[in-house]
Amino acid sequence: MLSQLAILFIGLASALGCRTGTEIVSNQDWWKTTAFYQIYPRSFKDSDGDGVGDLNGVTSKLDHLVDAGVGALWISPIYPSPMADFGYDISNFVDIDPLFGTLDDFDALVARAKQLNLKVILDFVPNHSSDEHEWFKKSVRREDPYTDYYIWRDGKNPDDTGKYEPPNNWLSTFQGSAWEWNEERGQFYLHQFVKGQPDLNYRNANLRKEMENVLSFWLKRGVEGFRIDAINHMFEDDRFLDEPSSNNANVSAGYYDSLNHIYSKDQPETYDVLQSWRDLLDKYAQESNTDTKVIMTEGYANTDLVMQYYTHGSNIPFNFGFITNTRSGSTAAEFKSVIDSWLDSMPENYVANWVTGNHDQRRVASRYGSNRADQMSIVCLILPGISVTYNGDEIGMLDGEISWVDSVDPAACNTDAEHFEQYSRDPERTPYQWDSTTSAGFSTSSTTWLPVNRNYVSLNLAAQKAVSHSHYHVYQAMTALRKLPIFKRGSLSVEVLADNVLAITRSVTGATPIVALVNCAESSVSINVKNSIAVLDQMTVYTSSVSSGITPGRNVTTSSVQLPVATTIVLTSPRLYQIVHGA
Ligand SMILES: *[C@@H]1O[C@H](CO)[C@@H](O)[C@H](O)[C@H]1NC(C)=O
Ligand SMILES: *[C@@H]1O[C@H](CO)[C@@H](O)[C@H](O)[C@H]1NC(C)=O
Ligand SMILES: CC(=O)N[C@H]1CO[C@H](CO)[C@@H](O)[C@@H]1O
Ligand SMILES: [Ca+2]
Ligand SMILES: [Ca+2]
Repeated sequence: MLSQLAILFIGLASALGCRTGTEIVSNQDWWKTTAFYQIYPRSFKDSDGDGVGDLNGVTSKLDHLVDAGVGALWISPIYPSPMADFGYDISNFVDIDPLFGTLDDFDALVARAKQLNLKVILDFVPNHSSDEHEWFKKSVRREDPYTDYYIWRDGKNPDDTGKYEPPNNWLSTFQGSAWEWNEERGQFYLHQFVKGQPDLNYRNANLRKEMENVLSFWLKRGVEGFRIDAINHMFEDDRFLDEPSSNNANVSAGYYDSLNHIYSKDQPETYDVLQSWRDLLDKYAQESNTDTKVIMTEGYANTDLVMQYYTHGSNIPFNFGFITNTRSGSTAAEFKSVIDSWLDSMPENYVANWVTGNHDQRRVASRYGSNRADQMSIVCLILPGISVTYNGDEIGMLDGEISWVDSVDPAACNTDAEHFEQYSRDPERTPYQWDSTTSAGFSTSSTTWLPVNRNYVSLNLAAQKAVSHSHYHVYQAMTALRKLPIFKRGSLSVEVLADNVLAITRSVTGATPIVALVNCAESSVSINVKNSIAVLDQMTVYTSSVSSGITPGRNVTTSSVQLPVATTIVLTSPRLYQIVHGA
């Protein structure tokens, strides 16, 4: 049905003599309009009943991604790891942790994904390895070529017992000194994350070559690209000077935010290494005649620095605007400013991306409120470019309540019973809620690595499929829209209408636009859309936020659209609605 529609639109465009009619066929590299989906493998699906998710679990659920209308998945680390940071501490970059399965299981996952036309992206964690990696053990013993694979420095000011102070005041993102003394080598090593994650030394040419080999290893196993973790932590200023105070009275000494990280983050050398990885991926794609391999980069930094990732080889430098700059209560003007700021800063001919969540951030429905969960799905999926959804957000999962004693995240456990909630990432990592059976259908075991959210009995995928209007249906409706030409090449307009309503319009010449209306106010409003947007007198509600009480398929009079509190609706022409729904 959708492909029929695509043909109809292409036909329409060429009949009208639009140049864009041909661009859509020639210039749509696969990733440019794809809905990406992040799988946190520990929590997605457990295939063997040990209470922890695994690769066979993911493979068994790939159909869900297709059903949801997702085109690519990136999987958080699955490599051998002592799990000090749940897989982000890697002891072998080119194997699979037995907890998750085997390389054969991985190959099976990739093969199944290919059958389903899903692209598999792996998480690449370049900043550090585990302290149990062979390289680190050899580096401790000063065995070449590993001696300088890590950031080793002498201590300062030995006391009477011969105990040294760390080389400088740098802090770990998980609080406390970023330096750990190693008795055997007689030096400190740097760890920007937990002490089991020693930072790798990118000023060492051999190390850089090793990491290139890691990328090649997974490319040969059929992955379509990499999501690069914590990229802005890769380099440190080589003078190793103390960092200045952030002068934030709210943050205690020893906490990461108490310093201004001018020497341990966002160093210019990062961009050269990124460019070298881009070249490696392009060369591979060319030589093996495969589709474009994508690079997604994670770096919480200012817009200028993030934009430079685009020009040095990242297709998708994560845009965290909807995580860091908007929240429940944000006005239409604030949403518009986050959207405009990305689009205005982005260098020409690059592709925008919109991230709503990940395993480090509270869930969308918890941050914005359940009644605004659909609002964020709709906004991210109607905007041009790429959307990135964290698993579970498509059904509006909420943060779990994890007590201090149940906490397992080092970011929480490195603090104390009083402060942990502010730092813990456990709440957003609770198991995926598939259905209302044992452990929400995540595992046959009644105990799981993090407790299942008690709300699973009513909040789960199966229940949302069974009713006529659910978060999941909204998500599906929006991903379906993205397959239409009007999404793929339609122009964008973002406006603030009266009474705190955000209007996002996508249009192509000769067709009725598609309009998302977001009521950002805490009250119901009635607006005249006809004044400002070229819509028909009557438009059809294509999809709507669940709590709005507005049933999709209903027609509305555009001179007076009623939007109950926290309502988001998407309007299309009645004709487009009928075509999509096969009427
Ligand atoms: C410190 O906390 C107070 C109260 O929560 C807040 O108003 C202020 O902006 C904070 N200061 C900084 C520098 O974050
Ligand atoms: C909406 O309007 C279209 C076109 O006028 C019409 O065909 C359709 O039946 C209407 N839908 C409803 C639910 O009234
Ligand atoms: C979102 C994300 O992937 N965050 C990770 C960033 O890197 C650190 C260290 O590898 C992890 O702890 C985070 O989970
Ligand atoms: Ca398992
Ligand atoms: Ca580093």
